[in-house]
Amino acid sequence: MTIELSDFLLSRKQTIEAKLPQYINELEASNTIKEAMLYSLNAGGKRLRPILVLALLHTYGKREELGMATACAIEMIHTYSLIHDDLPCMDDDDLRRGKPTNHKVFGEAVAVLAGDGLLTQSFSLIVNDPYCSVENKLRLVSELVKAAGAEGMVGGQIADMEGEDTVLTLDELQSVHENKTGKLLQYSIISGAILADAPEEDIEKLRKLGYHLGIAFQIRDDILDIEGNEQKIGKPVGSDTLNEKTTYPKILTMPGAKAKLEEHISQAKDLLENLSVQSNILVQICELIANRDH
Ligand code: GRG
Repeated sequence: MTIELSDFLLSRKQTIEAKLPQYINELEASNTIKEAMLYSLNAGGKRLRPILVLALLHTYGKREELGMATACAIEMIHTYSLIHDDLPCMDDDDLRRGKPTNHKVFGEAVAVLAGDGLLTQSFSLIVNDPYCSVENKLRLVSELVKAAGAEGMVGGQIADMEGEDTVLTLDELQSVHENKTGKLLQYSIISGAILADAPEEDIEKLRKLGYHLGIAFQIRDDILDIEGNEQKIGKPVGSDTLNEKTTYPKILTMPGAKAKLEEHISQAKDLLENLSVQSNILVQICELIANRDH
């Protein structure tokens, strides 16, 4: 049975958004920290990463419930990264997802702790997942540390900071984004495949697919910073130009960046054709990443 992407996205987004606050509400913790964590978790967003986890289970014909804890764990890590990225000591942004940033509402100290709380809670979700085998839990946690930590997203963030005020080469830019944006997106795909007990050959193809989708996602982000609609993206356009950041359009020109985006999407689709299963939904998600307007 094929399913329309819009139906898939909407229904899974609703399921994830119903589940996320439950994980926070049940904590025996101070109301202040719970409120600050919930504020950013409930602030919307596309929920692309958790949807990818569920899309993988769907692709392998498994119950999507099996991926819910990991899906929510990834969204918590993503949300923590956005809270910290918006802080005055980093990007100093006032708006995120169309709403005042966490530190604007709760103050800097609480915002740092809300991020820390979300990061640590995410591991608890995986470790306490009632549906997951101990072996898979260890694999998921070990892969998550690589994707989100110093060898992944945190490493990409520091490389990005160190590259400020210099013009990066295409290879340097690629490496920043492979880590900063790409690794958590890639993890969303391979964690779904691990939870679905997909064949190892498929998992390796999906790892490559995750790499291409991560870079494609970032190129589209750079394009939207120039051509996007402020209301749709939930933040002002032109901030990369204002901050003199190296971006794909800056290095490759806008048509060159669009061609590079298409190249990555086409390589991602080729990988999908060679999986042991057919995935209509993943093909549609590739197209969505190429054409998204927010
Ligand atoms: C502070 C440790 C630390 C890391 C920050 C991911 C990151 C590293 C910062 C986010 C900054 C940023 C705007 C990156 C560009 C790509 C990106 C991750 C955009 C936001 O993700 P979306 O578009 O957001 O999926 P929504 O709001 O839809 O969830």
